[in-house]
Amino acid sequence: MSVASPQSEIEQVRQDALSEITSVHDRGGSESFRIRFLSRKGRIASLFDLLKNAAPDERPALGKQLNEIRALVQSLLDDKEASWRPAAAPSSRTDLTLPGRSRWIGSRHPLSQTLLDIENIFLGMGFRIAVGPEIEDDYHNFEALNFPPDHPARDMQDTFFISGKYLLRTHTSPGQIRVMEQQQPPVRVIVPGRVYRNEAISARSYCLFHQVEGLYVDRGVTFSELKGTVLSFARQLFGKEIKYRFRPSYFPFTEPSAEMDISCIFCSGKGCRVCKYTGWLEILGCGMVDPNVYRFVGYDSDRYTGYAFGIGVDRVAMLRHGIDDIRILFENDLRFLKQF
Ligand code: 2NL
Repeated sequence: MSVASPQSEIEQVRQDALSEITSVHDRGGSESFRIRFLSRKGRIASLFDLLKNAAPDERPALGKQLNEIRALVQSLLDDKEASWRPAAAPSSRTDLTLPGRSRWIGSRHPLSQTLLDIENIFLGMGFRIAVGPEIEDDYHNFEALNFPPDHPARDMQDTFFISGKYLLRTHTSPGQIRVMEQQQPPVRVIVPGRVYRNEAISARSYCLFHQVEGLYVDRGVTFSELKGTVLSFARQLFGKEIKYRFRPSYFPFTEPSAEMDISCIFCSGKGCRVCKYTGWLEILGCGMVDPNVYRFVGYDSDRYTGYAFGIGVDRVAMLRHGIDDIRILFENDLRFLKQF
């Protein structure tokens, strides 16, 4: 047991702590400093033994000094450890050092782009846009379009029946029937939209696709006007340099009927995989509206004539973008959609 005075013992511990803390440089050093000075058997604890031998009237002052030296040594250690910690995180949760993230700019689906382009071409030629319901009745989808019940022409368009007379429309023509029910000629409309068919699904056909159908009925409308209009459309969409041809065809609702081909936009008509080595691409069906259709909508077929056409939007979009499987248009795969 030391014989020195309590004051000098406290002073000695103070000096030693101040000097030894300067050689603490890591966790190990700070731990051994803590054990030497602040543990239960450390030098501060030994100093507290002085209280037992102190005269009762000296104890309060001595106790105060001991508490001070203990607080001092503890703060030396705390300050040393704090100096190793990284600077406190900023109070905001935003890390301003992260690289910027640019806004994700979306784009139109290739079908929507093509649909808008087709619509704008016909708007420019004086057509207006009408829409009809996707759930139709048998009358508007078939009967008024000159498909009699049980007529074999119905086999061309197998559909999804909902219940009784309701079904998913197989073309947008019923939308045009509804326009004609509402107004007398002249009518000049296109009806864009989604249509459905019960087909075996493959790269070439899917259970849903898109159409733009057009209709023009007035006094004295001729087949040559039909040809001029769809040719102007094809040139605006595919380029002035295309060649074209009309082939006779059959639809229940037009007579005569035709299909329009353009020279292949990939090989200029020389023959390639896309045009199946024919040099031609079929782009629409058309014809003069069958007078039977006018009977259903209450038009006078002696007074009026008209033409109609139907364009497959999906097929046009696939041609424009070189897409060889229609199903990819409906899968919403971002790896595909991000290319547009
Ligand atoms: C095709 C063929 C066509 C029509 C649609 C039509 C509508 C009425 C009256 C007469 Cl209300 N015709 N539409 C006419 C000919 C062809 O579509 O291949 N579409 C993809």
